[in-house]
Amino acid sequence: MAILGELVRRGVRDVVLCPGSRSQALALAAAAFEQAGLIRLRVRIDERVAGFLALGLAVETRTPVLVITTSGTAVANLHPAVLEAHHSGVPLILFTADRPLELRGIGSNQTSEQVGIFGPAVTWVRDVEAPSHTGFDPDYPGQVAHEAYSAAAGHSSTPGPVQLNLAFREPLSGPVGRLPHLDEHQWPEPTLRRGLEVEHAPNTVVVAGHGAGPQAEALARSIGVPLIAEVSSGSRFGPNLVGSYRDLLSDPEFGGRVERAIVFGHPTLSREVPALLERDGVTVRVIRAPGAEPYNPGRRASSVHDFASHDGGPDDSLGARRWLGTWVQAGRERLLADVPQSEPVPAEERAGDFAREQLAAFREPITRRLLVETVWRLTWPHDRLVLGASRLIRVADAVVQGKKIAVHANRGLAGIDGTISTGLGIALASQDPGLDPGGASGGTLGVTRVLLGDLAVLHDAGGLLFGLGEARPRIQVVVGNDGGGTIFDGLEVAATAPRDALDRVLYTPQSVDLRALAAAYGWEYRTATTRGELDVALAASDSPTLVEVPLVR
Ligand SMILES: Cc1ncc(C[n+]2csc(CCOP(=O)(O)OP(=O)(O)O)c2C)c(N)n1
Ligand SMILES: [Mg+2]
Repeated sequence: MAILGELVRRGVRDVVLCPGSRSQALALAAAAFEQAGLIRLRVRIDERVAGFLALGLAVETRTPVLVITTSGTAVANLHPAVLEAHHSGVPLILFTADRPLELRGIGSNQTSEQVGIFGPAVTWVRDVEAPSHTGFDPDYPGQVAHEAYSAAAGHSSTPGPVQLNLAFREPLSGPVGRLPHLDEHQWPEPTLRRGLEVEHAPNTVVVAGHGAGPQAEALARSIGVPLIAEVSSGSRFGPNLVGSYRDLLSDPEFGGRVERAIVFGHPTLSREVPALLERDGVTVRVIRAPGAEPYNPGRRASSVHDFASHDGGPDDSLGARRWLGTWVQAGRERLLADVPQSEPVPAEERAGDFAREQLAAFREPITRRLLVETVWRLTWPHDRLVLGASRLIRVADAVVQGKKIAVHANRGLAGIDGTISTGLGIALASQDPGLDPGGASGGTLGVTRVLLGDLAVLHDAGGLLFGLGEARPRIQVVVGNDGGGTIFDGLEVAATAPRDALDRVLYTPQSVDLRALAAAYGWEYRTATTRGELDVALAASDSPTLVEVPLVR
């Protein structure tokens, strides 16, 4: 009770819990906190799902989220989400229940080495012995919870996951005590951060990778330089944004002339960005995003900072204006030139009227490009878009225009795991009316769309399961179903390897009935094969919906 109370006092509002005997005291305490309206509790059976759900909640709320599990393999199931959180700087607090010291190392049931299990992926670990009658300091639980919170929130380094391994001795729980008194505390400010004062310099570009946030766009505009922004950077908008950036970066007239790059976040979606940053003659300044390692390809960054600022306006010399103008103009032209011409309309339809043309457009088959452009077009600032680590995020990165919307992707390690769970966490947190009386503290009216491939869906099928009686957010899981992992068709080896071997071990064909899968978990199901059907399928619904879009391999 004291440990949970301290976390709530510090600002933790979201708790994800998985059932287990060793953790029963924590679970029952969490239930009491939920009953009192102090936390939002989500209960999941699968700890891997719970970890990613917590990750999504923390991404959206930017506040540490608590995960409670029992001992043994339960703890190990948190590892994928812990790694992603570590690499993308997302604050998680893990309470892992354990046996007391005297029962460890002697083959006790469900007992393993839990301290250190996450290795360097957690920045802070404590092993808290079970309370005993002798020598128990009543202030200790609160103190250790306070430390856990500060470490997760990144008060002295970067935010990320932390682990509190809590030993419990029989009896594993008793009657739940009274809720602790939750007075307000003042906490110290985060540590000083190191900034970069940006001066004008010729042939500069700003690069925004995942997690850059809007400051990359703001800096590019304030110094007046081209902005290269990945689709989940949080900076893909504004007048300085460059379309078709991969194309331009490999063009000697554009990428070849860059002399300075100011990099925000964690670029992962192209080969051209790291190639640029590793090239001789390019000065690289890195503004680190939350996460374990600053992005530094070729270790060529001349400096690493926490933020960047610029005094004064954009460089208005003729050279600088021309530099910016040609990038933006060329990017726009190349993006439009890439738009595929629609299918030739048969002569008898061409002779027809406007209504027939409309009908032909309505019946247009769905390509990957049409799918990502449609989802992008339908997403508004009150919505959330989550992109899985499938082919579709790369298509989106290549084709969508600038728009100020909230886009998330697990790019810390770019796993295809946990995508649905992460999306559900984001949906729940973004739509939650809040714990305040009247529930007026937040909560958008929007919908969360998770756009991903079929293998990514199957990897996290268990994420479709809700705790009974829990809130179900407005969420659409939009699956581009090409029957396996077609991202691998783009590998160089695909040109030479035997097709059946490639299929067997990389493409990994599947023919799961997604309609039945949706039904099994109580999700609504829709499917779309034409442009018209897609618009209908993506219309908002109040129930969680799985939208299947068959795609040609
Ligand atoms: C946890 C995890 N395992 C394996 C991979 C390697 N991987 C990357 S993409 C991919 C296949 C994705 O298939 P799908 O989701 O259907 O998307 P598609 O490429 O077909 O669009 C795999 C297995 C990964 N990124 N993460
Ligand atoms: Mg696929």
